[in-house]
Amino acid sequence: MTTLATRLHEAQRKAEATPQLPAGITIAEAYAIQHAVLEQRFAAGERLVGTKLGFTSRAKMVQMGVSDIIVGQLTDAMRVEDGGEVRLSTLVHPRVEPEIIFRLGRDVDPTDPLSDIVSAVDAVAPAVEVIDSRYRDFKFNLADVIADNTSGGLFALGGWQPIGDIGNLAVRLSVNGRDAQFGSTAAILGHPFRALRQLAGIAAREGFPLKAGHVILAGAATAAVPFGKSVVRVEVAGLGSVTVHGVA
Ligand code: OOG
Ligand code: MG
Repeated sequence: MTTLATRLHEAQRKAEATPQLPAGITIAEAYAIQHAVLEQRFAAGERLVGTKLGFTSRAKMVQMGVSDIIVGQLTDAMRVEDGGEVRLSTLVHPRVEPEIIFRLGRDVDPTDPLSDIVSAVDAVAPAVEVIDSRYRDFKFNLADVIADNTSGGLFALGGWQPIGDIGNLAVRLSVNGRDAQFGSTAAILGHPFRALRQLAGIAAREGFPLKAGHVILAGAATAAVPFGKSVVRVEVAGLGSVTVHGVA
């Protein structure tokens, strides 16, 4: 397990693709590898700032051929400022996808059935996620992608907004001013709050902390697109926009 975690960690650090993991790894083992990968990042000084959901929309499940909801971890080093630059050479084969991101206003104990994650959320913002599988050709199975911190790369967010009716907001991803993906927050499990409830269940099972101030990426509403030297913008109706620049 530690060897596999080190292989994935080095692939991320050096931006070099690595083969898929050996067959037969269980989901629990895959989360254990992910935790071991993150321990290496924490040991290098990074700090946990939240979690990210994956495969919460049909568009993503169909694109990647995986249909179970997965959870990964976000660190302070993955955060890019709105309008900031992303050095593409630090990534293997990055893609971008439009998301919304939540903020927790208080701690949630996912093992306590009375601790409600939806009411713990105090703000929402438009977000862009830069995903980057460490596996060759961006090909993986469920265990592989979980172990690889669910392809977590970088993320940027726009301004925080109060939680209003977020059940069906138009989502647009554009590249150099041209529309690339169109969707709705309704594509996220019918309503993004469902993604939060799924997160609480997985957090209880796999030992993810949910702390005040943590951020939660709800999972992309549309398929991802390749990220090259370009300006990528995500707009979510009523929430505003966020931009990142891919540079050499
Ligand atoms: C896995 C990450 C999925 C999402 O928003 O669905 C994800 C991948 O597609 O490589 O971040
Ligand atoms: Mg995502």
